[in-house]
Amino acid sequence: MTRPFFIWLALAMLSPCLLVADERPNLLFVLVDDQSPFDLKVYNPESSLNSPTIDKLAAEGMVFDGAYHMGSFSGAVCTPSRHMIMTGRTVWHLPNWQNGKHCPDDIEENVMAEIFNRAGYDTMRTCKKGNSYAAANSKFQVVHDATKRGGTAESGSAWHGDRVIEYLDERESAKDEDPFLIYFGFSHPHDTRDGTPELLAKYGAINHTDKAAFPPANSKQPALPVNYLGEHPFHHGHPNLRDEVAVSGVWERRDEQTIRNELGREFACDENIDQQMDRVLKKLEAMGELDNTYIIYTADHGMAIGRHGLQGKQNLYEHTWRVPFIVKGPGIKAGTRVQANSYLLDVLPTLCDLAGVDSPASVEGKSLKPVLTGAEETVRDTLFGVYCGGTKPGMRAVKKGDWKLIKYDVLDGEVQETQLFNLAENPNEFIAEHGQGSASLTDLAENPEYAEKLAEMEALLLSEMRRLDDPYRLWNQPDDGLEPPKAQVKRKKKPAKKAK
Ligand SMILES: [Ca+2]
Ligand SMILES: [Ca+2]
Repeated sequence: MTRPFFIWLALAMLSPCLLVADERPNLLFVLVDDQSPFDLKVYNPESSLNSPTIDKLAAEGMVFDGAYHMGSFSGAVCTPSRHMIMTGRTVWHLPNWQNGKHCPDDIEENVMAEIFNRAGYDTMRTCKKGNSYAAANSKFQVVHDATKRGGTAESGSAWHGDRVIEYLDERESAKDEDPFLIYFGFSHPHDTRDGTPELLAKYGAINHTDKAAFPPANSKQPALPVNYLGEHPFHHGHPNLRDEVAVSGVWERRDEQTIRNELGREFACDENIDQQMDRVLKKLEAMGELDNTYIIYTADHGMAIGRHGLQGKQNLYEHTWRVPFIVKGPGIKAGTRVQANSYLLDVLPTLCDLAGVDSPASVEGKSLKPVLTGAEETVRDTLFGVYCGGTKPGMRAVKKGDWKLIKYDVLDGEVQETQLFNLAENPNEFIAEHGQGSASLTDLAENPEYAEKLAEMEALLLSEMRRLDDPYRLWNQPDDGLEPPKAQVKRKKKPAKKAK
């Protein structure tokens, strides 16, 4: 028992019976690396991905249709995303933006694991290493971090599954009844997407490594995404971006064979993750813990893989700005869907609220509990997104109701583009190059009929940029007297003194 005696005493005094077990819920937070919601049948009924565990989780829980990550000031979108998850803070208020210019100095005392350690939870984590928030990750009481992107049990997703099963086995043997927070992270489906031989065969894919050849076509491969393009109509603004030019098996190619093979690899990795979740949920059921456990399934951000002619995570189309988000647990009505308008930075205050733990003042996200209990449909009206990892100021997006604006101001003014979508009519964000031949199934920014809506969305974007301390302004915005931020410099560790 690690719980201090006085907490037991307080609980006992508050309880009608003198002996009281800790009935607070367990928390299982599942975070996959780089997954578009549209991989999953839950979000895309046309998908050929077999994911029975996620389907069942959705059928027994609540699916979020409007879950987003707020974006990134780095090509490694994972990194700000994971800082937002751990701190509940908005993108420009993170500890890793400009050395924490807008972040409390003691933030490491108020990161996810630290909060739950203080509250008497047992905390455990397994996940990938790198492009993350090491100081927050290390606060879990048990940490098994390793990057596992191989095609075997030892080198792939099963390794993360094994660590959780092992942890639960130990709890069972020790008869440990403290509530737990398990951060069940994966290293996949992030590239390199080396699937297991069985799952690759199922999706007709190979772990393609020969740049001199194309992967073979195979009818078992997933179909091209509905909004696939052979190329994006203008430059995304981040020259030599690894994800767009150097991912093994894809490189700069966007041809059908390459993209379908890569989607096959992605699905092989997705299904493996589904299998690992199944093992863990079955174990919780066998332990009698499942009914008192909240499960959140999500990804650190979405992913393009051929959609709009893009390959990576550095854009603000829905396939990449949105994340899958499914929650199951006590009091959540089975088989429900909700818009929510949530961010990943809402995860921390939500976990706190579900566990009855106070959120620290540093948290800027909102608890999703009102949505999960069915009391509310959304937690906010407006959503803001940024990609600022390449040339500045980069991309910005804002969404309200059915309407979404994306702006691109990159390559020293060479690209200044605006897109306006009505997502109710055009959920796939078709643009002219998709040739849908319909007035509504395209980008509406140039259509004079929507000039008023465009102006309204432009004003909304500016107000969000001001509200959230965005340090940049776009070509058609007032400069607000801002000085362009200096390049991000990592604080260097002092070199170790040489031994004499
Ligand atoms: Ca990622
Ligand atoms: Ca314990």
